[in-house]
Amino acid sequence: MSNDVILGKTEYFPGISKISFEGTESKNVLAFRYYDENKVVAGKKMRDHFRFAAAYWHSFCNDGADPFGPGTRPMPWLNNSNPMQKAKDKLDAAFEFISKLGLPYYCFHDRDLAPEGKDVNESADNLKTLAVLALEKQKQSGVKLLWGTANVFSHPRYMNGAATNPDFSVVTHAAAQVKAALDATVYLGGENYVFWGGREGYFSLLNTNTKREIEHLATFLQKARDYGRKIGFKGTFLIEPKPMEPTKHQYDFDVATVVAFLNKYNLADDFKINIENNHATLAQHTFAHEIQLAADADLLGSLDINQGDPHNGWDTDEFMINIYDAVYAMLILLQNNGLGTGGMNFDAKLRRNSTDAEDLFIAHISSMDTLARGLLIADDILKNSKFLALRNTRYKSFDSGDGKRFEKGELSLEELKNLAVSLGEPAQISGKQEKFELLINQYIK
Ligand code: XLS
Ligand code: NI
Ligand code: NI
Repeated sequence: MSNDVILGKTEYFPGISKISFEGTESKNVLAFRYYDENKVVAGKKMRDHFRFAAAYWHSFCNDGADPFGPGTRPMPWLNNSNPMQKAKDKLDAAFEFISKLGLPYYCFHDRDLAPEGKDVNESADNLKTLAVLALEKQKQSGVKLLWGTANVFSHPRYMNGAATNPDFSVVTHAAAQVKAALDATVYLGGENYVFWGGREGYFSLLNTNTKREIEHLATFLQKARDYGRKIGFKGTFLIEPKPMEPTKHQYDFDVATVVAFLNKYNLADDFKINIENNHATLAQHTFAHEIQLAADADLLGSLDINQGDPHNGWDTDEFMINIYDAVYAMLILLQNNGLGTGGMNFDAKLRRNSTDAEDLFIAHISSMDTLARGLLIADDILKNSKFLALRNTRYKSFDSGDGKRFEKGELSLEELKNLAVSLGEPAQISGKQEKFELLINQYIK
């Protein structure tokens, strides 16, 4: 099952070979302790529960530069001054890393894979050239594309937005980019296509017509959907909510907002939601809250795996190591039958002062093991504890009789009033939160 290691002309991570599973006794930081890809849990191989993916932008493009200083991390694949050669070297580094780690998938923005050209057509050609090379790498390694997307937020032309830009000519450029990115995604057999609207929002209501902008976004997505289906895209379109950053207010604020938007604009048959932990916390929600709401709406698409820092507000995109987040997420996924065409993309970056080649491996291994451990714990809880029974008991008054008739919509408000009279004052029923919490901790081992 494991991918073969794929090296280019240069080996960019020398001294690191294929990462293997060694079990919980191992103290080797370059081995898996929990993630055993072929181990069957809850009827499915671990590999298929997670469908882990590398994020091209953080792992192969980001050298640690921040607004206060330049990059710190040596990334020899970014040294060539010719942008197309640089993109090819980057592809070599990416597939070396992905195949050594044994990730089954990767994700990219158009501009991660290939540089912008001098005009729309040259940019599309650059992407095509790199897609041909990427397909070769996919074939050699068995690695697949989880999703593609277009970066319509970095170039200065998008400073006022992409699909929601008040200037129509900018909207056309965003469309051109999305078209080329969809072409590349379909060519590479991508299983999903993502829209993250980093600049789809506003800084000031004073200069913004929100109604028109949101309608433009909907029309744009409908046209992208129609084009994708026309060229044979069978996968899932995904919207990735985030409440803010870089824009002060982003239209795709959180899962609840996106659910309403997809339903209002008839997009819910083709689109689902890509949920990112740090975006959830930016919106004052937990990761589990967002996953649960999407699952309830039948719109759970895929996950961007990372975590924020509890002590500051912004999108720090740290590697997820919080075991509670993993357990809560896996509890929902197990009850929801998994992620469908989605997967788990490591939308996370190394700290600026993590500068050794092995650090990128350690970060991914740590996060993969956290989720694998979360899966094992969640499976144990669901199979061997009273967790679900306890929760269901809270709702047992709706399982039969008048409660059931209410659920079916068979009781009028007057009938409900009469029942209140005959039932009298309800007995006090404890919510048992502390018992639920204790139960979860009993299974974390
Ligand atoms: C940024 C987003 C971005 C998307 C893809 O905060 O997470 O990386 O996942 O455009
Ligand atoms: Ni993010
Ligand atoms: Ni993301």
